[in-house]
Amino acid sequence: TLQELKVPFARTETGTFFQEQPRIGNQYLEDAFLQRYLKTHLPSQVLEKVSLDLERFGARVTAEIDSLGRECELNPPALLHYDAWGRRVDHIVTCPAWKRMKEIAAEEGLIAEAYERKYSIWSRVQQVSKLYLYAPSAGLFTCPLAMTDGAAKVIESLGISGPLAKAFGHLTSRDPKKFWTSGQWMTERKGGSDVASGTESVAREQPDGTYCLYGFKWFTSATDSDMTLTLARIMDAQGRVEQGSKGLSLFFLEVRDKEGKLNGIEVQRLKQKLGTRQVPTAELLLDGSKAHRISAEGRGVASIANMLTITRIHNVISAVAGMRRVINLAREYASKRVVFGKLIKDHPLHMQTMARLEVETRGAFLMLMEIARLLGLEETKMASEQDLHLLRLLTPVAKLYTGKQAIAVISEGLECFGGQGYMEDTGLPVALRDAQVLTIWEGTTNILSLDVLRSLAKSQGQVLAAFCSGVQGKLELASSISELESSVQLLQDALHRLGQFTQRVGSKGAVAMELAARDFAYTLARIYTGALLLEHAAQPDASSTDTYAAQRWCKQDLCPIDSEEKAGCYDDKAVSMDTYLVYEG
Ligand code: UCC
Ligand code: FAD
Repeated sequence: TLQELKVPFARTETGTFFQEQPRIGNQYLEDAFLQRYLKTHLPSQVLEKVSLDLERFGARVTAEIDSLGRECELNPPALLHYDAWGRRVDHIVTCPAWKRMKEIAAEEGLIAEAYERKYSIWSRVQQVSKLYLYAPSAGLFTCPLAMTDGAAKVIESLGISGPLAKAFGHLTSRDPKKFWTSGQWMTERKGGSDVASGTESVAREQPDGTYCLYGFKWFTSATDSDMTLTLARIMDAQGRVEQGSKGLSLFFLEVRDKEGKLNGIEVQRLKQKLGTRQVPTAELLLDGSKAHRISAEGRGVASIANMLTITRIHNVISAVAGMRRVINLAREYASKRVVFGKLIKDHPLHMQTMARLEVETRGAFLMLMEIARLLGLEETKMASEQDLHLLRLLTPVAKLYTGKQAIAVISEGLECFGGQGYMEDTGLPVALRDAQVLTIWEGTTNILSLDVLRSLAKSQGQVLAAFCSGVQGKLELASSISELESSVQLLQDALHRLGQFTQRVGSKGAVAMELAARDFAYTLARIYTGALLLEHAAQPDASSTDTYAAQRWCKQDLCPIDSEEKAGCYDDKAVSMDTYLVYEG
């Protein structure tokens, strides 16, 4: 019979070949570039402790956190409006894995570490390294953590006192029973970018000095959080409010009261999202939510800016970590999958494809670490004026640039698995769905490009000067190394053209600069990243791959603003022609 002959395709037999799946190992031990970065920068005593912790945590990510993250993806949150007896409860039901993620975040001190400052100026680099290992396995618990970190930062900057002292204690706790997460409710139906005109929520002062908030928050992520920061306009006794940015104040509120009842909040519905499905994102009606005003009246936007900075940095962490993870999985797969008679890794064109992804990821990683380093300096009061200017400038630059890189790299990364990269049950496609949001929330690419201009406009040239001298400083070592000389030259040339552009554009007016905003931000990203790669390649411990990566980065168009200007993209007539082109017909 067929069975006796062991014919492979019979009855339930589906053949004899099954592809071995790609697996992740300890992501710290598998990341030579991260290890080299830490070795180069951290003082030896700090390095010893940090690398031991990262190795331990890397093992926990693989053994425990990764499968919890997958469970969060497979069991998305649901909204229960009514209990069995018809009472309106608006309960957001999350899965056990999501709750466990919260406990792990506290146990690991994923927020606490940044505020304990055990490693002084290096505390942020340490925290960011840990979050970088964690993010792609975290089932998007990184989202509430980002906002929690942002809220803690706002509170620290405003002063840890009054009701905020209790909140700060919870946000930075290592005790899972005490640990709180925070939301960030800024977006309303009329505007998520244009918060100044979009915010309709109002605040009525109460006799005890607290406020009751009324309004509709259109996007609120991680709505199962314990507290939030939000914006509203104070309404006077005659029912008048001040419009625009100057009318907005910042409020803190606890989401539930001591009995666990919602604080004047109705959860209208949960959003149906392309990705980030692990996280509940809700539309909320605020109907008399009891809140504390925590900024001066009318200083809402300026006071929440610290939260924006921190959450944007977390966005960069997720972008870079997502790129690293897909590459690590793809290179594992390439050493297991045989096609056309050899492993995929032995096909030069496939290696070229992956090498390009690797260069992007290394560059983005160094940008992330540079920002973490600058933030660490700022938070320990060790930052120079130049460091502070760079932190302000590079945060939106890195957020907008790495968000785009992540989508491109992860998309190409999925292709490295062929058809399997498109199959939901491999757990791979979620990376792309989740990456797509990185360029939208926390400010779209255009809004962040305009924020780059805002940071320059406020400083009378000092921010740009800090950028140029920051780049020059990083090139010093590299310029004395012959293999890096021509790359340094390319970078110097791009920096020179950027300088010429900024002089020319002054005479062209505001519209030209607005049209140039995105290319300008890209130019800053490419030049600064190039300088970081060259600085890294010039270190005594650098490997030949560091030199190669820096050389490759510098061969791309480092100054897109120059080429686009030559193409007439910022001319007056471009405004009408762009519109005509888009709307013709
Ligand atoms: O999307 C959200 C949460 C998603 C879930 C969490 C993800 C976590 C990360 C991922 C990990 C997985 S929350 C919503 C986020 N929304 C935004 O990002 C808003 C986007 N729009 C903007 O950023 C706009 O540029 C606005 C709203 C900031 C513009 O507001 P205004 O009022 O028109 O701006 P002004 O008038 O220029 O600025 C008001 C003040 C000024 O200070 P003063 O008054 O002292 O001159 C500005 O300098 O705010 C200051 N300011 C800033 N300061 C404005 N932006 C900044 C900034 N980025 N840094 C410092
Ligand atoms: P719009 O502002 O309407 O933008 C539409 C388009 O216009 C964009 O391409 C934008 O770049 C462009 N545009 C706008 N202004 C300009 C300009 N001046 N120049 C050039 N181009 C411009 N918000 C919260 O407050 N809290 C949350 O927890 C939260 N969670 C979210 C979760 C998810 C999954 C998503 C997708 C969004 C979330 N948001 C949250 C909202 C998010 O921050 C906003 O969607 C985002 O800031 C964009 O605002 P908008 O949707 O109003 O778009």
